[in-house]
Amino acid sequence: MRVIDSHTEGEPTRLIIAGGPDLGHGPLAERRERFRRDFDHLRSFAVNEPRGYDALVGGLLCEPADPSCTAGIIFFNNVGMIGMCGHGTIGLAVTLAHLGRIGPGAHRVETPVGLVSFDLLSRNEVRITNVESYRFAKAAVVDVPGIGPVTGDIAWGGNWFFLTGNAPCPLVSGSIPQLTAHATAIQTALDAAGIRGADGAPIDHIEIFGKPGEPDSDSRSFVLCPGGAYDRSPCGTGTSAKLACLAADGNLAPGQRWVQESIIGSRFTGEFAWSQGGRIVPSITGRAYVTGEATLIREADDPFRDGIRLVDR
Ligand code: PYC
Repeated sequence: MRVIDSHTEGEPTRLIIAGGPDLGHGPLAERRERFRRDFDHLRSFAVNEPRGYDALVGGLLCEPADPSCTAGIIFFNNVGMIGMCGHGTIGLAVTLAHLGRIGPGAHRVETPVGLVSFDLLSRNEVRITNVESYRFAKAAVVDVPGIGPVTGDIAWGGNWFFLTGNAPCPLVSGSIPQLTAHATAIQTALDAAGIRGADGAPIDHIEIFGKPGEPDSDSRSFVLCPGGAYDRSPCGTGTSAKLACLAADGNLAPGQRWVQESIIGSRFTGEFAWSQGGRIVPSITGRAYVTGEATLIREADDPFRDGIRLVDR
């Protein structure tokens, strides 16, 4: 399997450019289902130890069904498939440019949750336009064992998010273990209480907001991803969900910039436009850098040929 690794504002992406599963043709959502059902061992092979690590997000480069698109992509992580991935799309853009497959300008991309686009602004800087995003519930309260009631909004930004300002500690890198435990407890409590997104979708990303570290940023966040890793970037889909909540509250105007810091201090700049249906169309700008090119090897008698799968995690 040929892969190209990159990081977007610190968050890693591994793009499979050859040797991935053959998922056939048709809508990306159906191909993702096939990937999940028949080839989960290759997901685990590509991103889990000993070839990867928990924070690594994978992307399977696919032929788009829509010929106006530059690419199709299915994102996944250490435990399964994810919907859209903002940092991953920025990584995809920079990787395709690194391969000489695209030049500067606008490009459309198919994902299982809809069409997105990106503008390659320079070798490393990319602006993505994400799927329509919206707030699903305002001020939902979940009773978290050992913590008490936690209030937050539920929003869609290409994945489902619970967004809360109730931080248990300052949002600094030294607090990552505490923030991880706190966010995991919220996620478990949401699940146990049956608090979900639209159509009963599990809320599998938790965002905790606090004060920014830099005077020219608007906010800092800690984002817990499904599988227990935290996002080193400010999370593109998470920032989209945040923009949807700010827009719904009238706290950000269309075209107004919002600078979101991650827990490691890296930044995305976001803005939005209203869609015709009253949702938002978010744009997120960030930087990605290629970090490696590799061939991953799967030997038949390797006991960990499919990665280390912690099924009881
Ligand atoms: O940037 O959207 C994102 C993302 C999702 C999971 C990790 N990063």
